Amino acid sequence: MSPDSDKPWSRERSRDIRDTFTAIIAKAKELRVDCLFIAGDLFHRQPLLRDLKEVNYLFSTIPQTQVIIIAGNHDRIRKNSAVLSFSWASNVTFLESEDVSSVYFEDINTEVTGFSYYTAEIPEPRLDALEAPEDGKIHILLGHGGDANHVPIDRAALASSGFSYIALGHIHRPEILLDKKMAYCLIRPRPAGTASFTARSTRKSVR
Ligand SMILES: [Mn+2]
Repeated sequence: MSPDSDKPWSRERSRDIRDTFTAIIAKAKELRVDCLFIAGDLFHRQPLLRDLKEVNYLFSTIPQTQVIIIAGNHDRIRKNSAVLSFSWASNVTFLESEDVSSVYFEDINTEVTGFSYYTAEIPEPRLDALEAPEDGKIHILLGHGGDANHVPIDRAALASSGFSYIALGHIHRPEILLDKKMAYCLIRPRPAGTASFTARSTRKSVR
């Protein structure tokens, strides 16, 4: 992780982000949250094996929390990406398909849906058309984008898509788009401290 790598504060900022991420993991543990959603661009460039090992170690310290990850435009998946052959901790699911895929957790009756980036840009509004079936499960959508070149979104379409919660990444400004339903979140050093994660219900809501 080397944010603002051409700037004199890069090292300090890198440490701050790492510390904030570690604090988020600690908070997830303290609150025993069911899920930690990472809505793309956890890394701002192609993660190396050691980057994956570092975050995977942190995830392994919260085994009671399901961690679900998608790749964004910055950490998009390439043919030689280390992530394609990486063995994650048992509580981590990387939705690494370019197509929409889902993972279901029976114990919390929750299905999480999303897709990963393989290209720098995706101009198609791929999230708008998704709908959660009415099958008694809690459906959560993980999405990355929201500008013209990165999966533009129609808030109204998403709001009526039937998902219990939509966790969005990419726009670097935390925003609740729909109360307890749809949000852009962002990991950044305190005091902003809002992160790409939330619990599945208001009962254990963290952001
Ligand atoms: Mn992005």
